[in-house]
Amino acid sequence: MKTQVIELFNNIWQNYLEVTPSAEKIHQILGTGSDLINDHVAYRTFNIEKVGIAKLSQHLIALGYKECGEYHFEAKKLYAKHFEHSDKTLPKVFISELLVEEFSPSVQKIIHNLVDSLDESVIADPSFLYSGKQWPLSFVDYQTLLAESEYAAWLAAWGYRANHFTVSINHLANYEHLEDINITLKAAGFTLNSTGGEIKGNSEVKLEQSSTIADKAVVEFSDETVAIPSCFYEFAKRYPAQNGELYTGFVAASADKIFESTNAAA
Ligand code: OOG
Ligand code: NI
Repeated sequence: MKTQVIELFNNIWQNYLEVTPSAEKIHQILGTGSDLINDHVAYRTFNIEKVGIAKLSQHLIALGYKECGEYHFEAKKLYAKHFEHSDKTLPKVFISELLVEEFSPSVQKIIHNLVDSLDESVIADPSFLYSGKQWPLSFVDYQTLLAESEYAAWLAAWGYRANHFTVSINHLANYEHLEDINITLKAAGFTLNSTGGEIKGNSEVKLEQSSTIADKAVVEFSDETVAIPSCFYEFAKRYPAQNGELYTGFVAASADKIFESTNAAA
């Protein structure tokens, strides 16, 4: 089972690198080889049954993952769950879904058309988690979504792929503090998400995070070909929880700001 999980994440990583060239460069800057451990990946979806959190997580559950926590993001109209494997060396997975019914009729219609066009057999295969955009989308519709939800627009344009991977700072040989990572990355020319400050969270909430601003990559829309924000890279440092083990959950107030790493002008 572990080999299967590793294989799945290798495929997810390759698919993510296709649109996130920064990740490969950062990998080389921070790691010394075997010390680069992935804390978690994140997925985005719609709360429509055909593609809801349960449809994505079924592929993880089949490999031994368990549902562990849930999170609400009222302003962004999102709901999320996170999943963990009993083998703590395997990455956690954070999956959020957009509360579609809370948007305007025109946005709802665009989203339902996308989801309706998906083939059930595509969703039912584990490769769904690294399949990318499998529906036709015009740049005009992308912009209609963008006007109400950056999240909806991102998901429509990029489909099912890891939105980010996350370097576990606890496992790095050359770094201990998030601040030092941020300094190194900025000196190397990367832009960090500064919403609410570059570092989100602290030792009290047991999790400190920072992230790059998403790379830009070209999307072939049905009417135009345009470079838009793709995926980003996150850095996380975890602190021991009451039981003495490193905290394994997420922090909604921090996640709320990490979502903005795919904003065009962030
Ligand atoms: C997920 C944002 C939340 C975290 O680590 O708090 C997150 C997203 O941008 O889709 O990954
Ligand atoms: Ni994250």
